[in-house]
Amino acid sequence: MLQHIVWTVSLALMMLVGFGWSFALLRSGIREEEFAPLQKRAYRLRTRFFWGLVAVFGVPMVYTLIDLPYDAVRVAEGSGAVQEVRATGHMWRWELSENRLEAGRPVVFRVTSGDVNHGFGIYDPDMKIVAQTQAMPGVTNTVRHTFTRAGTYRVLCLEYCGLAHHDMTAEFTVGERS
Ligand SMILES: [Cu+2]
Repeated sequence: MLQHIVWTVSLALMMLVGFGWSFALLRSGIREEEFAPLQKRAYRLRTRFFWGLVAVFGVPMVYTLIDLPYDAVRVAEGSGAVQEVRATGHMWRWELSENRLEAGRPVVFRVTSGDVNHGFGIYDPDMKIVAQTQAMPGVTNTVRHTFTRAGTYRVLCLEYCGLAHHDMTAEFTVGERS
């Protein structure tokens, strides 16, 4: 809810900046006589450079953003195909409501803490991190992930939370889809 408000406000402010910017752009004609030919060439180069940057970075940016998994999982959430896990961090252990999950079905982790801030990090069987979020008291953060590989996964704490922080681990298994 809060995120929604922040997003709407940001969008409104961005539009305001955009309007101001277009207004300034429309009002500013180039006064030809003030520019020596050399300067004009420099501006032309700059314009080319700008569009070059847009092409080089803009296209890959759009391309890489297409793959964001959030929407796909959100759609699945309504269908009942989603597995939900409530995860609570404590000094110094994790409490997971499920420890058997299925590969290929979206999982929604609802993550919170019973005491101080912890970091909720999920590691695959090769100990490569696959998803993470902050575990905070009084707040429930959501992480969505669809496991593609079966195996034993581990949850490690990613935020130093006291003496036995390094022992704060949990395990769950991901089985082949039945
Ligand atoms: Cu910790």
